Amino acid sequence: MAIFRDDFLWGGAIAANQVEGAWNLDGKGLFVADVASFKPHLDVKDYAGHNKVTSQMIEEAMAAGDSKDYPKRRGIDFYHHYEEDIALFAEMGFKALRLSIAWTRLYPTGEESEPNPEGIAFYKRVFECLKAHHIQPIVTLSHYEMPLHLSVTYNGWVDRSIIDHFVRFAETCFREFGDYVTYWLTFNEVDSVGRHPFTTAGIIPDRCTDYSLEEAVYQALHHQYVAAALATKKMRQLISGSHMGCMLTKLTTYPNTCHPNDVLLSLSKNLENYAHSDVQIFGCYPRLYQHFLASKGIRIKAERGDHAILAEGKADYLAFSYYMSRTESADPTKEQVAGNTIMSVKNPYLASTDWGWQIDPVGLRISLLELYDRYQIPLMIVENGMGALDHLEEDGKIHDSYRIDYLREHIAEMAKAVEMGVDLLGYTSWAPIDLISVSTSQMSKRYGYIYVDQDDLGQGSLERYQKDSFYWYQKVIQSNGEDLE
Ligand code: BGP
Repeated sequence: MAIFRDDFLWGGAIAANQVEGAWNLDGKGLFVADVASFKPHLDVKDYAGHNKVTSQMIEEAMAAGDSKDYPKRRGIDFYHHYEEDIALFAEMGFKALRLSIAWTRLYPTGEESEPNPEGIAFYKRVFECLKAHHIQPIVTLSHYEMPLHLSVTYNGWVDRSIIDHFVRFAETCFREFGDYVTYWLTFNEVDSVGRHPFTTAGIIPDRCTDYSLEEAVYQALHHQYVAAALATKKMRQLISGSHMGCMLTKLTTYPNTCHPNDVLLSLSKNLENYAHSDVQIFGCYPRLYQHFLASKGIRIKAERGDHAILAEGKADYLAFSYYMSRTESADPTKEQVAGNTIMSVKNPYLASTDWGWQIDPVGLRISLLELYDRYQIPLMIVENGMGALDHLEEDGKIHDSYRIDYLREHIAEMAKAVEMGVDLLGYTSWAPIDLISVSTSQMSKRYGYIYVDQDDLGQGSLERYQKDSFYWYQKVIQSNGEDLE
């Protein structure tokens, strides 16, 4: 019997800010990712360093124009290459492409009352192209792309007025693109507001003067939960048969030993991670989360109707990214290693990627089982993959057996979870084509089945090449996940 459902959504995931480029074309306004600069000699463990944003850095970025120092402004020029790229995804047999809509292509500052027609026209061209190739779009409404104007004017999602601006943007997407899209997602990795407040929520730390940065983070999160619920309600009114998902970075955390203090610490980290999907799936703040906030002295400013909004706008499915597991120890002297914008104690049983992220396929099965048991709604894996240094051979080939191994082992564990009863809608790996890294703004951290000829400094022909993994994934999809060799 087949392991995966017949309509399983095999594909890949990208984000507007990491691929599109065309940062100032056809009316697009600046978004927060346009501030992310390239840092040579980067220490991958120094998240505080490379996530640091100040008002001065923003001013410099706003004045920088086409400077090569801001790689997300050029992306991989998907804006002009989307037909070629989508044709390559189709050649692999993609059933789905997860992509995001840049808020500032539609609303350049976020405050306009009418959308920019050129922005709408661009996404319609992309959706038409996907349709012609029988690829279904899965759309993330917010993937680190809030208008920079809303960040500098209101300190981002800390301000309640952003909810209305976001819902107006979401409604435009539903009205304009509802014929093309069945699966929607609200906020990419909503939990990441705490790890990179500017990237996810437009919060500028030096503007947090009347409140602490921590208060700002939880206030912004509250506004995002409410906005997500309102957008969900709106989607249901406007597009029948559509589904709204919430999205979590699944940071599965193990205790370093069976010492109860290690177990307790890992439990509290896991609960912290779940809190965000709990709110969006259960439609209310879990009691332990309320207690946790109170114990930190954080008082969320909520409006009277917020509880009802959360209860009425629950997510239909849970999407998550999974790259690695983490380990926690109560012993602060344990060796720490890098991870997805978060550090971890070194797990001696796991190998690591070139960027130090620990590789744990079994952790994906554990994650699927935990999530399905907790929420009992369909799941979707919307990011999973390996950032690595690839080498383009003289004959135009890229032999990325390490990537095939990583993906094969993760897909095999995913299959076991499905065999154990998990309801899984699809798998979109990150990323089907090389793009700009969100955390480091490097091009050399490559995830794709398709190689893009461009270096960290933006030099290269932008030509696309199929890697060995391209042909491997093609077979995986053709066999609906049966043939992983
Ligand atoms: C996720 C983000 C993606 C993506 C990925 C890999 O957290 O949702 O946008 O980029 O991580 O991270 P990086 O690009 O830093 O390697």
